[in-house]
Amino acid sequence: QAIAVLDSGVGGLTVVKEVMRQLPDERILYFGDTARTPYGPRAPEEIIAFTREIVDYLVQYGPKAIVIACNTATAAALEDIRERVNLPVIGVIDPGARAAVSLTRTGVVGVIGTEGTVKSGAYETALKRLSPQVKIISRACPSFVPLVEDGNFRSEETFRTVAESLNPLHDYAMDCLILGCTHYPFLAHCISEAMGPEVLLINSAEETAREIQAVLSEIGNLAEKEESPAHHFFCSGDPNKFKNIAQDWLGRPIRVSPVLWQVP
Ligand code: DGN
Repeated sequence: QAIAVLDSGVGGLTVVKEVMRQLPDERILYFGDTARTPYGPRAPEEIIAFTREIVDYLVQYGPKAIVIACNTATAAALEDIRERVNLPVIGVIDPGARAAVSLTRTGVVGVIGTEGTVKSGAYETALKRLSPQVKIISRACPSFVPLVEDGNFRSEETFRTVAESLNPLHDYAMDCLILGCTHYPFLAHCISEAMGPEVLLINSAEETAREIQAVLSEIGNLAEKEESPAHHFFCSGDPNKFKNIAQDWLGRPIRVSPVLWQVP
């Protein structure tokens, strides 16, 4: 049985990489909805519909858990999917919030994410639940996801776009910045350069992988020792473009199958 991981595109691979590191015996089934990315500007109802469609697709393969490795989809659809399937469903927002609360010293935490995530207020809710006195500064960065989906990580334009988008955050004395979109760790080098060394970047992947471990161990369903688990990747857009980015990020060859999807 595999762990099913989904995202609007390549962003969830940041979670996959961490799951491969922490839980190397687990088999992963991944779906990147690259034909319909970005989800950030879409209405919550549409994101729920897309997430349901992907989950229904992955459930055919009999996974043991679903990981919504997309903040935008977690914010809009986590509860809906939990009611819909009879499997553990893990999102990425609570793990990121937990990491931030445990690491901040100043109590001022920044959150960057898509418009959908920022508008939903999901991080504010999660952070305040853990620590009511924490001060939160949120900012949507809609230009980041298209840069990542295009594999454009290192150009001068990318460094400039990232620096300009993050400039308003310098007005606040934050010591932690949550990368509240799973695509953003691909741009961590630019974000870190723009924010400076005193701001710690929080990538929810590490904490999410720990949560997956805890959930599977609680239900007694952690994988047995396996030499090389047969991971499989699906994407709804160009499989070669996806494969190039994924293999580069994960540092290993992968199998990718295209899924023909209706694109509205
Ligand atoms: N990777 C997704 C997230 O974490 O919010 C969203 C990307 C998108 O589709 N805009």
